[in-house]
Amino acid sequence: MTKPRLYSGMQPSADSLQLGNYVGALKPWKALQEEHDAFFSVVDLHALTVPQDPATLREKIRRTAAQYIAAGISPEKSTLYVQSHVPAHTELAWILNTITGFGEAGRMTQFKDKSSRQGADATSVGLFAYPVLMAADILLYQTEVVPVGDDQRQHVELTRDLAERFNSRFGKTFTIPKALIGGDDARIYDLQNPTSKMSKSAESMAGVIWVLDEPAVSAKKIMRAVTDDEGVVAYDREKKPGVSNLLSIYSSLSGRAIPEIVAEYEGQGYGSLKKNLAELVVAEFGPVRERAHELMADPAELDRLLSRNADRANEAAQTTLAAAYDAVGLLRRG
Ligand code: ATP
Ligand code: LTN
Repeated sequence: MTKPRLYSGMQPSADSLQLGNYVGALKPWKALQEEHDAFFSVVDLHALTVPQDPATLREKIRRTAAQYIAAGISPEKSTLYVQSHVPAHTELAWILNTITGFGEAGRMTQFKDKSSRQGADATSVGLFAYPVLMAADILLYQTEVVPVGDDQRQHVELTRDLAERFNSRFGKTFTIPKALIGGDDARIYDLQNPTSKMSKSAESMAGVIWVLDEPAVSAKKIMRAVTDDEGVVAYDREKKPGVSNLLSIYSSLSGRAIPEIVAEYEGQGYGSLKKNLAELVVAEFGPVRERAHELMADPAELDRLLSRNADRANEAAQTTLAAAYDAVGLLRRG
């Protein structure tokens, strides 16, 4: 029996991935790759929609790929590649741009947020078209399942709308994908600002745990995490965002349920919860960090591996791109 096709990706927008990427994406991807025919990309073209430093971008792309592998994404079981290595992404994105409404793209909340923060002049057409490129990523592989965080739900909805519109105008070409959204418990918040999500591009790094940080640095950040002065370990997102966040991280790394953890720390202050959580993080990221550094120490081998995977992706993508070109009436090259 063939396994259902799965697609997801992450932007190479920092030197290291952060704890939220690990818990909300890499960990679930690792499990999902067993039962799916999975494609995971480093979406470098998406990263270009906000200014990137050319001198460091290349390295970030490699580092992101290395962290995928180090966290357990298998480049044999799954197809792990760099988006810009498969030209069909931008080619299909163009076709999809022609069937996307201007108003429809303008309603994407991520675009509205980012563009209002940057101002109209600093906002590129690329940022506006970001979700259309994402739709191309997904549709090129006849994807059935798209595991993403809640913030990407609207983009997957747009992808479904575009696929249905294309199929009804030009004949059945694309599989209609479904989002697989990580629950609220998979969302990790900034340790210093526990009502905003932990993010690679946070303004301050004090509340972000990096996968590649030195263990002592991660431990210190956890010990300094913002809590409250109640001194009672309990889960309440509204009233105790800091402690609740620590409990969710604890739960997702240990695989234990939150009430069980709360019961264990009953009557103790926050100190021992933090200390044990720091140990959990260090134990989880230690081997990932080590493996990522080994992979990054041999960039030529990493590049070869990515190139082999890009060949696989290219083959699958070409079939769909050719069908889409045919469907809209382009002339095949003789
Ligand atoms: P950026 O700050 O560059 O936008 P990011 O760290 O917010 O980056 P993305 O690259 O946009 O992360 O997201 C990659 C994946 O990681 C997505 O599936 C997203 O849902 C997940 N993710 C990101 N941050 C968190 C978080 N704090 N908690 C849970 N999942 C997260
Ligand atoms: N926008 C996504 C990254 C992304 C993606 C995709 C996710 C680009 N293309 C295709 C799933 C499928 C994000 O998480 N920031």
